[in-house]
Amino acid sequence: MNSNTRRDANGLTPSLRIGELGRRVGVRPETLRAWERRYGLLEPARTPNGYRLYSAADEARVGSMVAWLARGRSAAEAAELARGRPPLAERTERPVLASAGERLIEAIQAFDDESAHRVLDHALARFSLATVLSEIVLPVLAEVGDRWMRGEATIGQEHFCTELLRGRLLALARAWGGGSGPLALLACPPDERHDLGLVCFGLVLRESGWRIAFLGPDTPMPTLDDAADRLDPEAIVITAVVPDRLERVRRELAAIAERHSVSIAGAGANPEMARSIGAVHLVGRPVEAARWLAGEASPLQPT
Ligand code: B12
Repeated sequence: MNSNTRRDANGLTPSLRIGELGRRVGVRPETLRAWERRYGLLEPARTPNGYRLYSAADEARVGSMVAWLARGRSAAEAAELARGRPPLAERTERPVLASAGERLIEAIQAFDDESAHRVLDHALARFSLATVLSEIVLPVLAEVGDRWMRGEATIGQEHFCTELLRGRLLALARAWGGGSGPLALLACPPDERHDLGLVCFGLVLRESGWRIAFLGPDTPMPTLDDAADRLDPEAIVITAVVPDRLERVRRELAAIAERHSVSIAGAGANPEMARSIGAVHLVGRPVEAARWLAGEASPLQPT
């Protein structure tokens, strides 16, 4: 990180250019600029040569703004709600969360799984699972990926981080298919191995009483089709980092969407693609999107 860039509330680095932020949240850069200017929704850091860089906190506010707009609020109201100050408990706990994230990164950089699990143990004992996911696990994943891109972390450290967190999350997911709540069928399309966002999404849905059937990364379309018909889930959620991996199965997804409620999400999904498939575009971060789906199951209409 250069000295002129400001750290976000998690102590992690703002690193997104406006185009990338727009792609992630499915909002055009011109609209994002207008929201920044009119409502102060975004709080970018500046590089020395004047480029704006956005953080995970900016992304979360935009996700929240989009969700409030979808509920019929005016833009000004939606911005106010999205910028709402967090409750007192959350404000006072924020430094604790930030330091847990930093200690987790230190442990990962040192390949020290015992310390990493200790940080997670303490965090899970003190905070809700949703808070640990959105304030520690997801920012740490993004930060370790960014460090790798900047040459500050090795591929080994990045893989160590991924495997440690994936193992821990799937342990928390044990028996998440049990119970009697609505069922979500979760999968990544062929060739897509980035499933951690989807796992976090499933964990939060599970907390709201949903049952989860998880097919995981790289799922062949006939497999998804078959599972969808056998299970008849309330929602099918497919995520990808790269649009091409969803593009290639657009037709198969559209066929499934004729019989079931399909949502697409992740950086590879966009509203146009969702429309052409007859799917919902789930915007925002996994935790907020899961809460949205759990709380608002009825407005699941194609976008
Ligand atoms: C972990 C990781 C891996 C792991 C994945 C393990 C796993 N089981 O998931 C492994 C090591 C396997 C991997 C492999 C590769 N990776 Co990788 N990986 C990452 C890393 C570090 C973190 C990704 C992650 O899980 N983030 C956590 C998620 C939740 O955050 P996110 O992806 O930013 O998603 C945001 C939104 O899209 C949304 N979201 C995401 N998922 C979901 C789900 C739902 C339901 C909802 C609503 C929202 C949502 O929420 C997030 C915001 O909070 C990123 C770096 C980074 N900075 O993101 C690279 C990254 C995603 N990988 C990348 C690449 C290039 C690869 C490889 C091609 C590398 C290689 N040469 O082998 C392979 C491709 C594998 C494949 N075929 O899919 C690129 C993708 C660039 C691109 N757009 O094409 C990235 C961005 C790194 C980079 N900067 O170059 N990777």
